[in-house]
Amino acid sequence: MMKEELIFVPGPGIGHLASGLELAKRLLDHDDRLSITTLVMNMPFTPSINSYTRSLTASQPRIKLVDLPEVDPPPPELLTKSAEAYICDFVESYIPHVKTTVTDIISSLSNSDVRVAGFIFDFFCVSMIDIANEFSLPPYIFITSNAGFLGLMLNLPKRHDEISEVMQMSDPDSLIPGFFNPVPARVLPDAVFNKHGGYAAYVKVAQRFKDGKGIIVNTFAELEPFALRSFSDDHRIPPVYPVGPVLHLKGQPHPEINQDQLDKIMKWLDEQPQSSVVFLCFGSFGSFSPPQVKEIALGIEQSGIKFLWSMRFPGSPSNQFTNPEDVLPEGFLERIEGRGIMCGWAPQVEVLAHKAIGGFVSHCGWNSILESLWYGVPIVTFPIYAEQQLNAFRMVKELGLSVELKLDYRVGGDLVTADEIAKSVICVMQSDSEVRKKVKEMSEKGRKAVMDGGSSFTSITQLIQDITGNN
Ligand code: UPG
Repeated sequence: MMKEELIFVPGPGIGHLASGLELAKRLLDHDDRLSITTLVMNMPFTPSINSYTRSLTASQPRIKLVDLPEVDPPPPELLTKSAEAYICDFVESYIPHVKTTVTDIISSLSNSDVRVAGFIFDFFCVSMIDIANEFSLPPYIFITSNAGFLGLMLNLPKRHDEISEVMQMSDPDSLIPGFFNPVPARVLPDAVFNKHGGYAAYVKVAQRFKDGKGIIVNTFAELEPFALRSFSDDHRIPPVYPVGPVLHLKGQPHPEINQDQLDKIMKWLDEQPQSSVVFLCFGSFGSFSPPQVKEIALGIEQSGIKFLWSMRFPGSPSNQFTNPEDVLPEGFLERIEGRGIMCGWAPQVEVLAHKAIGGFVSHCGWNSILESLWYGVPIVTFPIYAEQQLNAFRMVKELGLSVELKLDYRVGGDLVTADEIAKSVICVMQSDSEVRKKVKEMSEKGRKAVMDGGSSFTSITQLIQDITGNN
């Protein structure tokens, strides 16, 4: 029997890479005829990712990692203007290398019992769809975020055709397919307001979505039924495959974690009563200004709740927790002794899985949201950048699955005060709240979705059939 090879191009950054590789593993677990070649781009500011990628895939021999040759990165000034424009430029500069690599793969497989069946591109890599077309192979797009974000992107080209200008915070609420409520401009991603390449990059990416043969989304039918139904009712949208939650749950030591720190955290959690600790963690790049760090510190102190706080500083490339005393309120560390601990990079999945954790103050990165739903831990929303404000809006206003702290905080915006933080932390830790009940129910639905016969399991089966043409 013919074996099928997929070529997968994950996006840069851990939030994209880890969930992309997990998707690859999920596809392989589903069908033993499949193998996947993953083409890896190495971003200049994520040097430790490479070894992490290897550790994530070591247990799956049918995933082959191919390092693409290095390219000259875009000028660093572009990163300060727009992260999205930087990433898109960076990805585009890889196109010639991807073409050559794919030509080599295809010719090495000629006269074998393996054929390349198709491509999966992270949504930041849709500029590579033309490569798939040149080889007459179907391109699929992987959305590492949710169906709400997909709705925004599907709507963007239409809006751009009507009003070809960046959006403004003062714009009226917009009707976006896949949302029940009109969406306030203040919760839209930074990129859509960015005149320095961010808006243009998003539009360019969004314009290619219709060229995918299918769109794979890290969500599940029970979580976003309304959005998924609205897409399947629209024949202009390629088929959408909700395959999530696709999560990396088996703790793989991250290069940023020091073993002593990890042991210390887990030992401390073991000593705490059930659901008594709030966890604060803000993703791979989430950091705050010193005045905001102070407010957070005063807020958790005021709440009286035990806590584990993963904290980083702006401009600290290794994301390491370096010198807390410079920014924390005076005497804070002494006062919280026994009540709370702080760390740099946290073993987030292990922490969320721990029985001592009762709530999670999160930046609302989609992987963090799915992880907390998986373990039934309710979130307090503290979005910072990317599409996190939209995720916060979705979780609070549309799905009732999170406690609102802020929906529209962004870097450089008004400070979130200690009082507001204390209130929302106390609220999320209530043992009998409606939000906690709903989160527990959704947790069970998410776990069922990926089990044999569940909605996402069925969707993956369909996806593989569609890619390989074996209906
Ligand atoms: N993580 C840790 N320890 C930490 C911080 C993060 O283990 O101290 C893990 C976390 O468990 C998760 C991942 O890192 O698996 C972070 O992913 P996510 O929550 O999605 O945040 P980002 O890394 O910020 O993700 C980017 C975007 C986000 C988007 C996501 C998926 O910032 O807005 O939803 O990509 O597209």
